[in-house]
Amino acid sequence: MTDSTWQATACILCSENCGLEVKTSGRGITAVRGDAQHPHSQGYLCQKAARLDHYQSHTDRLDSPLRRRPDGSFERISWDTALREIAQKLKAIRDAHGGSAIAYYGGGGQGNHLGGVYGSSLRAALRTPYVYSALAQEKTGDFWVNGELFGRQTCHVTTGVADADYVIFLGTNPWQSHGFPRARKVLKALSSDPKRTMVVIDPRVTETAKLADVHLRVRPGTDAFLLAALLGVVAQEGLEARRFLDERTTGHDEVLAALREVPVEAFARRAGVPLEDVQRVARGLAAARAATVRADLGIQQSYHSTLNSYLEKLLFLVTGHFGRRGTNNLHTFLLPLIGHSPSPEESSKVPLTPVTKMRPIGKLYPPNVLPLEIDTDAPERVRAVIVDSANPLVSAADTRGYERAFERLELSVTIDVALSETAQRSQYVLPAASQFEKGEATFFSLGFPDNGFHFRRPLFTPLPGTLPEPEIYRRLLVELGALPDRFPALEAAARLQRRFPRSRAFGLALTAALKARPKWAPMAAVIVYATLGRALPKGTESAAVLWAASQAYAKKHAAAVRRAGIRDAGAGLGDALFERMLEGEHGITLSEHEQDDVWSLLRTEDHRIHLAIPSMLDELRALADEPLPNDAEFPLSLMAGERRAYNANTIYRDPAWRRVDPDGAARVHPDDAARLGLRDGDRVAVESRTGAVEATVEVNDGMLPGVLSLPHGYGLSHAGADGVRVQSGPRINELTAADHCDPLTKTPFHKTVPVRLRVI
Ligand SMILES: Nc1nc2c(c(=O)[nH]1)N[C@H]1C(S)=C(S)[C@@H](COP(=O)(O)OP(=O)(O)OC[C@H]3O[C@@H](n4cnc5c(=O)[nH]c(N)nc54)[C@H](O)[C@@H]3O)O[C@H]1N2
Ligand SMILES: Nc1nc2c(c(=O)[nH]1)N[C@H]1C(S)=C(S)[C@@H](COP(=O)(O)OP(=O)(O)OC[C@H]3O[C@@H](n4cnc5c(=O)[nH]c(N)nc54)[C@H](O)[C@@H]3O)O[C@H]1N2
Ligand code: SF4
Ligand SMILES: [Mo]
Repeated sequence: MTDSTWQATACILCSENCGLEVKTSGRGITAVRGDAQHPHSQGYLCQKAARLDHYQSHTDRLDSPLRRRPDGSFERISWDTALREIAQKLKAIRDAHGGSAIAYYGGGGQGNHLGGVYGSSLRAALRTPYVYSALAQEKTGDFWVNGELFGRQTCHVTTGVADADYVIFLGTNPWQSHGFPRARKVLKALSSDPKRTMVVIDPRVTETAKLADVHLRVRPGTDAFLLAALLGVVAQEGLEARRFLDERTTGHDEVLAALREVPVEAFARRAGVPLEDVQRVARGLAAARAATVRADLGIQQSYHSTLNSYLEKLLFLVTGHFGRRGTNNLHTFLLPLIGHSPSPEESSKVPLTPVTKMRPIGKLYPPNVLPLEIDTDAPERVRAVIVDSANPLVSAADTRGYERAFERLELSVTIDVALSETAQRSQYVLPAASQFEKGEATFFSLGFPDNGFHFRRPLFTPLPGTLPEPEIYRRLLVELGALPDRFPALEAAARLQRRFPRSRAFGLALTAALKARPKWAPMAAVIVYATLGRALPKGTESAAVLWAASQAYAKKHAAAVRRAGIRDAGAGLGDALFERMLEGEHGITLSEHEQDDVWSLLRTEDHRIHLAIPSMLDELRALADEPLPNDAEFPLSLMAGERRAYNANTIYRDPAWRRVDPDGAARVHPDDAARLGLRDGDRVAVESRTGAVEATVEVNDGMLPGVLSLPHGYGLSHAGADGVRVQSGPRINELTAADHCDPLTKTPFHKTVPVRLRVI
């Protein structure tokens, strides 16, 4: 059945979630274009979105719950059997060993965060706080620094790329990875404007670097030295923003004193960047009208990860580029992706992981420690793992370690749309409806002063045999005996409220129900889904939790919500916001803040930014004595996980989606290639201390000598029409080690993996 009308949805491949319009035929997506009515992407899209049918329709789509047999093969079982058996096993493990024996991994990828909210109800019933997430192998250093500077780890920083006159891209290649709205258009405008300056700090000559006014080709893993040198020039030449520092910060004297001690010349040399370039950027940044720094994995997944995040923030704070248009800012969250985990001084009640005693950051636990929590004889070990919307057996460090750990689990359950590598090694696989077969949204609504949100209506009914995650979690809670199947009084109140919004019947009934049964409160998300959800238009049931989020957001940011044109029609501003979300098929502007609101988002008690972080200043001072890395056995440095034109995490499984780079080539500098006698297309083994992968060589003069790059998101095995599984490209986490990581956050140093090449 072909539908020739354009329907609104969004792209699910990166955190930009560009608004799209698509045409469908049967269960497939046949045409894709950018949605000009989308308030933030405004018609923009990149080449990856055109291929979305490779996500929606492929041979690895699941359409039945699966149970693994002892020989590793799967049998199809009914939903009732699957959920009953899983609930029985979870209950037995929880009752015998406590909730700490159960871990949850994921809860949402690049396009789907609604399911994860309902997952929190299941975790409450299982009494486990242990959420492992991809974010805790990239951004927890950033979150931790935010907590120290701004008072809470939820104080997340935005960038002002589109409005800045001086932009520093630090360890990021937005031409490929995006990371802000309409990235390529904004980059081109920035690059072609002689009055604006674009600086790229990246060892490679990336597509973004080619557009830059200044490219600092930092040696991999030495950003801490380079950033310290930049800040050293600012402090030593007296270029700091005195007034801003006096008015808005504490601890600046201590920070400036430490920066005055930085041996700028030696650090610039260590980073491989000419001193004049360091001085030029430091002076340009300080003199700019409005500057912004946008950083990503290049500094977060390499040496001194947490210190890098601190120095990155000092760069814009010491120069006063914060809290104005075109600079870095804080923003509001409709629903925060993360929480705040207090420090040991603030609270002794934070749950550490049972075996390695890892502290959460942002309420998240790092994937790097999970195998150690499982693969041990310690009685307190993790015995059950539930994975939702993640593929850690490909994406987490140390693939083999994960595989071994999964074999030891008493229970492993993966909820996915596809038979992912993680699903292939799980005891139970639960098939989810795809992101175009259910109401979905992400909480990547991170804008300031304007913030957007997009609830996407389904394009299709769920593929037969699949269920949306909220329904999976609800049924599991019923099987666990934690919640009843039906809530007659609340369901009636929800229907009443939908007919008579001003009655506020649902809110009142819910408050009364939770008061009568306080045990239900932590499972409120699923209760709202099971009651209000049933009263919502078909296909939008999963939006139920947005009703609660809207109430809280509208209460907290009433003026900003009203400024976005949302009017209280008598039912309350929160209800009006919720209705706008349900109706706003092209996405909505949720709030419009005034610039000065940023100061009220600071969460320190004195409403100042606390610039001095003692442990970070110690690490900064210790840099001068750090020995040079020297690994004779593995002399090359591998960037394990570059974003390219044709990778999109592990969301597309069928390699046929790629137009170029089918093998995910190993990029090698011409000198290294010449030394080893390598040419384009030759096959090599890339070997690390942990493992080896094979790859096809691409001689690339954008690399630095001694540095290699392999792409992220390759190495998936996909069954062709004949059912035979073929792996395409290197599975790079076979090379990475769990202990090659930041000591505080356990963020892996994926961008600096010591390797060697062997010709095969
Ligand atoms: N096409 C595509 N886009 C994506 C994704 C995808 O899979 N494909 N994934 C999305 C996700 S989940 C994320 S987190 C983002 C990540 O987005 P980015 O962080 O921008 O992507 P990467 O290519 O991993 O790394 C960025 C740059 O860091 C550089 N780099 C490597 N080592 C160092 C170093 O030591 N110092 C510095 N300064 N730079 C270094 C690399 O050369 C690379 O150009 O991308 C998102 N967008
Ligand atoms: N070496 C190295 N490793 C890396 C990186 C790197 O640069 N280098 N990058 C890291 C980064 S930044 C990230 S973010 C991670 C990403 O890695 P993961 O967090 O594992 O996420 P994805 O690869 O996006 O996997 C998403 C899974 O969700 C499934 N899925 C899609 N839609 C749905 C749905 O609606 N419901 C459910 N239940 N499942 C769905 C997909 O089929 C897929 O199996 O990888 C990390 N791993
Ligand atoms: S920028 Fe990201 S969200 Fe937008 S079309 Fe490309 S992959 Fe999709
Ligand atoms: Mo990521």
